Amino acid sequence: MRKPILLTGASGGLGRVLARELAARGHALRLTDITPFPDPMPPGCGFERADLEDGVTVARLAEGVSHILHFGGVSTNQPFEDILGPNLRGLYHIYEAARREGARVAFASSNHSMGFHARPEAGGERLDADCQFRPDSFYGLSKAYGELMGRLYWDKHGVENMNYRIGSCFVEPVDRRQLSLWLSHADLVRLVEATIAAPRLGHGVIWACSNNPESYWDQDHRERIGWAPQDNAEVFRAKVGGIVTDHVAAERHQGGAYCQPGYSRATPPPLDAFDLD
Ligand code: 15L
Repeated sequence: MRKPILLTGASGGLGRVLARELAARGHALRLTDITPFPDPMPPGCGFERADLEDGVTVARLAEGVSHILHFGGVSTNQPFEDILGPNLRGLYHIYEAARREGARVAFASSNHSMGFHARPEAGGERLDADCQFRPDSFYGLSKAYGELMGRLYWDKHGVENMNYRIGSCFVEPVDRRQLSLWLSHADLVRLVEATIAAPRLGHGVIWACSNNPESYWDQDHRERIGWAPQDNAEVFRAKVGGIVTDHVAAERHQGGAYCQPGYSRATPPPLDAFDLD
């Protein structure tokens, strides 16, 4: 029998998609988040509300799991003190739990761990997996820390982990920047499935965007897990038109400019907003 999988951040935008889609593919999920799960409970799933800062609870939730899909924590830029607990201390609790259980970790890192590299259209190179971190915010810095935590736990304890540098994972790209960074929900689900099924992860990094011709990114470890994104932001080019969201202003407006209009964490969109087809 397959072991259960722990999904943190289950009540967030990506967590909700993963809960529904992985459950539909027969995975038994333990869902957790600091906010209540807003959807009907998918089959084979259970939800427990928990704070990532509570290491004892995180350890208990991870008992007997094969994987921890770590999508929890603060997901937009915030003051340092607000990021510290969930994203730094919480990440430590996730890795300690994985070490104790011999579980793998899939970590939702972010393009913001690299946000101050120049884009190709501004004279920058396309980035490969080993490029230097250049976080654009305390949030991005916490994602760099998360990836390095994975490096440490693989080198020191043999905890396998895959780090997804997620671009903009929404229903559709909404501006020119997202024509480069967009990751479709379907490609995200395929990515997580490939991670779960892969015979070996080691410590790896994936540039998590769809098959976008204007991607900023190049080499990574996708071949190790056999992931090939199938969607392409180009089909939205006409719809996006000339909408440009300024890089620095956008970073300042994390959780605003890139969110679906009219929605926030306090009023999550209905689940059918995330339909895959
Ligand atoms: C992220 O890391 C955020 O979690 C998400 O809200 C978006 O802002 C995304 O990056 C992005 O850069 O579009």
